Amino acid sequence: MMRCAAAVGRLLLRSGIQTHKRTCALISSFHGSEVASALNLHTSSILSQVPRMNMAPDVEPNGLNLKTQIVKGDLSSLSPKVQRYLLECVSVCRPDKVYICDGSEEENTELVKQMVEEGMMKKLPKYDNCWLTRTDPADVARVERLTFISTRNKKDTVAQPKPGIKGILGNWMSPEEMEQALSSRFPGCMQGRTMYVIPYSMGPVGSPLSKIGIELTDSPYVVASMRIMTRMGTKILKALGDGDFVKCLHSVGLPLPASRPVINGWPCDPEKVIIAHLPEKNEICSYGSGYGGNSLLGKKCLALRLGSILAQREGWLAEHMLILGITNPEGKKIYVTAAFPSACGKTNLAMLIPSLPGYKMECVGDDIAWLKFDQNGVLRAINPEAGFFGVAPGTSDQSNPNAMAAIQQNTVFTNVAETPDGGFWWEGLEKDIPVDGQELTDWTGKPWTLGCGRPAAHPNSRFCAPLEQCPVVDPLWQDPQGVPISAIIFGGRRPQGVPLIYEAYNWAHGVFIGSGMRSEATAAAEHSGKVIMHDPFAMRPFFGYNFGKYLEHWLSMEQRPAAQLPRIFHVNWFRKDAAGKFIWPGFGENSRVLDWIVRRVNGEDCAVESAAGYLPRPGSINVDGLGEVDMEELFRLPKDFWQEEVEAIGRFYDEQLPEDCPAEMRRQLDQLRERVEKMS
Ligand code: OXD
Ligand code: MN
Repeated sequence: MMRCAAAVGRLLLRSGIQTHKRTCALISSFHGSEVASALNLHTSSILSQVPRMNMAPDVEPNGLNLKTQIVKGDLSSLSPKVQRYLLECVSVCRPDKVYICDGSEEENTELVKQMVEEGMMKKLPKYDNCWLTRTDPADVARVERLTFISTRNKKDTVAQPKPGIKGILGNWMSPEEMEQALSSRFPGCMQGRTMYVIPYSMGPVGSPLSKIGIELTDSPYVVASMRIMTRMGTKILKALGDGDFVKCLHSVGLPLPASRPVINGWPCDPEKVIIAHLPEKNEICSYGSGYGGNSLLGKKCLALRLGSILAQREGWLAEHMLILGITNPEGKKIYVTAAFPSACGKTNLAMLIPSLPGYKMECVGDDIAWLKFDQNGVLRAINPEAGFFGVAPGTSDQSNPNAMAAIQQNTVFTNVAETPDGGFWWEGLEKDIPVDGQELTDWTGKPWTLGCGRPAAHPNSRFCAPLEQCPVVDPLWQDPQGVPISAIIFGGRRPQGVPLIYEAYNWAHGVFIGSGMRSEATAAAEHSGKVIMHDPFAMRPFFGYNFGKYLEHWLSMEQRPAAQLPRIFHVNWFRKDAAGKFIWPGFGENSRVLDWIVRRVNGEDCAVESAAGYLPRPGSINVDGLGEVDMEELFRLPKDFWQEEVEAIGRFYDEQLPEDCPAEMRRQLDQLRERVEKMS
């Protein structure tokens, strides 16, 4: 009955009988016979394989662990399933202490105080309850090359690329290799540290669309960040009851005494980073990095990678999309989602202040959307997150005044610079917070002055702020039913050839446009340079399963009875002129493009056909008061560029999906090729 499925359970084999036995005793001493006997069943299957001589001297004859203490919370507040998972992880990781988080303000204050004392965090006295963390400079971004999904069948996870070509749509690892990789990292990894137990919900507590995770971590920074980014604490345990949850184990990978120097009070083990997803066990194990998506396991790991697998299984969509409410001057409101690759302005668009009079925009989310058709065929979306983990550089009163307002209190900043008066600073704030002639402290802790030739903030530095602090938070952002979606927008950084906006001819064409998305690389992950990378659906680093199957899943939405399919659009704010300058001013002016989308959703006949898709009929984008913008150039479709685009998408399918590309995608590509060939 109770055979524990956790991957860490198997690690017990390698960590030895003693740790497991001692934790059994620890837990059973707190709980009655039911848990103990369940554990015994589990233990015996392991006992039979572990040599007896592994007994350790620090275990008393009755099996009681002399070290692990529960310093906060009560084990009996955890369901038997959660206790069992905790037991397995304590057995393997061997923390000195266990701390069960309740999510309260007092708890946060206590943890922040502790981090300040330990040199991991410092107060930014210019604001209320704002904190600065500097990481080890070797731990600053998501590490895509060390992010793996492990399934028995490789093709479930990744499409087989063409021989000689490296797959770019996810990394697979066999269960055997994964067990080896985890076994060489997790045993004993929390020695001398505290293991925090974080119960959290992705999505409003109790929503039929939400999912619950339990993250066990040895990083108090992760606890403070998860408290902002998710709903977390005791209320989640109540909502969970004895239900199933996603198991999430995270360690910075530096047991004490530390075997390597700790830089900036930020423990990590960059050489041994692994971000492991085990969909068959509903489990995530992350080791070696404390940063962002590597360690806040509800975000990319649960809400996108495992989320997309659950979505395929259960008939919904887990996407890398913002959710925005738009009310037009007539007072009619619609909601749209938009998928842009990391660091391409999703946060800015999600809380945009429209330059067009009479419009109102409200924010439901800036990074992730879970979408599901309801019984009436309406596509509904929730934001599984409760905070913003936004890229700081470039955020300013010009680009995003609402984000600036949202981060004035209760915010954790990571790898930004500090002004002499205890405020934050980063590239892009030159006008709002002038710092000429002042000496700042840069993201590495060194003195910094404007013009010194180094960036003050790391390009992937972040603010982590509660969503409800956004001045334009949508009134329905916590609605358990989600908000109805009328349009889906794809986009990327395309300096050449791609128009400001075009609309798909139909759903399948929209899926094709998503599949062919490309964008310039950004600092959100380890890639460098301005190469144009394929980033289909802005999901390249986040697919949980075979991209060919993902495309089939998207295409299948059309077959859903009574589905009211949203219109699909593609936008590009980043087209440059011959001198390398952006043609479109962007930011608040993007409301002009959203206005066109709203009018299309409302059935207005303001489009003309083109090779790419429907383009705005000349003059149909409202440019009143816009000033000089070369609209003709913004919408020009150079034939040679589009011929190359067709070739690039075709090559991408041939190389990455030689066996798994749905026939419909190839049909769409042929149709695009034909349309392009007819261009003059
Ligand atoms: C993010 C990302 O942090 O996409 O949202 O990298
Ligand atoms: Mn993102």
